[in-house]
Amino acid sequence: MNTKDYIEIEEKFGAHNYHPLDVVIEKGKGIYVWDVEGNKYIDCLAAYSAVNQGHCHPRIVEVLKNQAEKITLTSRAFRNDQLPLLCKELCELTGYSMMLPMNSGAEAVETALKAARKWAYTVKNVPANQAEIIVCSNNFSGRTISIISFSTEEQYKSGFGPFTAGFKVVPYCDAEALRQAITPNTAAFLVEPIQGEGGVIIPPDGWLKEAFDICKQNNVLFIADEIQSGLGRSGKLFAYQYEDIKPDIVIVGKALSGGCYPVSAVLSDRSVLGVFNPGDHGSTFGGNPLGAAVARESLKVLIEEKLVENSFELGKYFIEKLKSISSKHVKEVRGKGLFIGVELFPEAGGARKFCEALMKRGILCKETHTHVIRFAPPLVITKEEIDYVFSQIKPVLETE
Ligand code: IF1
Repeated sequence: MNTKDYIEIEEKFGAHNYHPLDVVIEKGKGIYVWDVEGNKYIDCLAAYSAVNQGHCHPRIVEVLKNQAEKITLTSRAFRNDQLPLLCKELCELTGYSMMLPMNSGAEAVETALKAARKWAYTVKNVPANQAEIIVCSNNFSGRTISIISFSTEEQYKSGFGPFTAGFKVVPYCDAEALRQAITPNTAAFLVEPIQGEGGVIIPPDGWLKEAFDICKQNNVLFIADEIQSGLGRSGKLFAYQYEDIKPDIVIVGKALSGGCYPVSAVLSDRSVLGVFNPGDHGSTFGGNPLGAAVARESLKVLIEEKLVENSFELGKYFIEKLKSISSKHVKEVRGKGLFIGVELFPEAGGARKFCEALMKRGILCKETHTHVIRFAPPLVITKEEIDYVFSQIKPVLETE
């Protein structure tokens, strides 16, 4: 079977909720992937930052295999010998004292929202069913009904109502709007420290800190969605660490498993996660020993291979190089660490055709928000490999 055959089958039998580039990937290693025709590519998307440790990292795959042969799923009706160690190691790494494991990012976001609401009723004494959660315009936190209920992207909501109540939207990076939106019933403020889907939007210095202070002054929980920006992507372990703040709740997913298995988690302290009692919340697969073992190793790889530091250093290097391109199409190059967006002028005709041209040159990336090309390679990339990627990007941006 060739590329065309696979695409035909998927188009026929798979729901059409995506519009992927027409490359059928068969295997991957580190920053490289190969399609079914044997063509080799450099992956500059890293599965939306889930593969920060690189594709099929040998250490993570080894743990996955070994654990798969021992025990994969116990459900939380019983305990297993991996979850306790993941809880402890993730807490020690991040400076939080409790975590709650889930699978997808959206589930972890839902978990954080439930925790915030229950905290509002049981700790802050908000009247029953009155809790409000404030979010930002241009947000992306997943696809569940409740999460799309506060999306500001028409397409994500269209046709999926009725929506979950209790959310208020303020403009991203607008501290005054946040202050005005808070009422005695406000439970939490949910924010991406860098907006990914929104177009790799980097807030101005100081804004997160100001928002955090406003939350503290008003007894409002500050929730950072670090599912995409976290675990080294931004050049810090968490993107919020560019500011002097400590969110009440941090949500992680994606790279928590190095892309080898869906694992997500909500991190906080007893004062918040302590609101959950047995039976309040859960998931069949959340905290399973296979995922927990994979996540433990993924975190070890991230630290031992100094991937956060690599992202910081090479991110600066890559951004500087991209800024040196003189192209009539490029409006702005921005990023932190290896979380980089190249925004094109509307006249460029959209980022997709640039992504297609890059694919022909062996570089895989994906447009976001029509006019932004996102470059977010696995954090194991080297300087020489960035030089090569750059040598392919430059002519595409200059000549397309
Ligand atoms: C899709 C984008 C990335 C996220 C943040 C929660 C979640 C995500 C900050 C939910 C997920 C994804 C999901 C994927 C594409 C993708 C994406 F293009 F939509 F914006 F990464 F940039 N919070 N992001 O970015 O996590 O439930 O998916 O595990 O939905 O098409 P999930």
